[in-house]
Amino acid sequence: MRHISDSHLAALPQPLTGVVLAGGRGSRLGGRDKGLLVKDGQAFVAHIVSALTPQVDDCLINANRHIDEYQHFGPVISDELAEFQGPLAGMLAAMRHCRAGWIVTLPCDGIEVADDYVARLARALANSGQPIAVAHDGQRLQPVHALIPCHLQASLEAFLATGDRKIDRWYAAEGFAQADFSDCPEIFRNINTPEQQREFKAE
Ligand SMILES: Nc1nc2c(ncn2[C@@H]2O[C@H](COP(=O)(O)OP(=O)(O)OP(=O)(O)O)[C@@H](O)[C@H]2O)c(=O)[nH]1
Ligand SMILES: [Mg+2]
Repeated sequence: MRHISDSHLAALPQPLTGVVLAGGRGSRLGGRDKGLLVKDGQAFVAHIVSALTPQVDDCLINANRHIDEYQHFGPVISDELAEFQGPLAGMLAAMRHCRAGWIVTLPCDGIEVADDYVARLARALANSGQPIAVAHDGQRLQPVHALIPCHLQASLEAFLATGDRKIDRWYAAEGFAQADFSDCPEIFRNINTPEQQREFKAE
């Protein structure tokens, strides 16, 4: 349950489900299930769920492997599209699960979550006239960090039915607001390669 003052709450999309996208192949990391990497004695997914929980109404984990392990950290949903078709497949599974309201997404391969992660995305969305908000680190868009209304489920299904899997193209087709995180680009640090895993001292 989120612990944000009532005045703040009014501006936030409701109901809001946090979604940890942990459905990837981890192919650059030898197939490791990256949400289960460990830092400071805790799985990445545990770090993320604890930081996200105060900012949302509930939290889901989107995973395609090691479901039993992920279930220790919260309810798990899997992609309905087979064979790791990318993060949009996870977003669609979450939108279908929630049906109404909003989802806010995070990847599973970093552990930093800004305290005002959701608030910033919501602020960017407010009065933008756009349906989606996506984080921007000052240099580039961070497309797996997004706030998305579930009523776009049909649009996403239609997009995926064309065979396209490119997340930026779906956002561009719908229109999106950029949320500015240029003062804290380090929160987007994520582990993709063995070298990054060593630098990050993750097991
Ligand atoms: N649900 C779901 N999430 C995915 C899928 N592919 C990637 N993701 C997630 O999207 C985020 C960014 O993906 P990457 O950093 O490229 O992770 P990855 O695809 O597991 O890694 P590589 O195979 O090395 O590219 C991570 O949180 C992944 O878990 C997928 O097919 N389904
Ligand atoms: Mg990554």
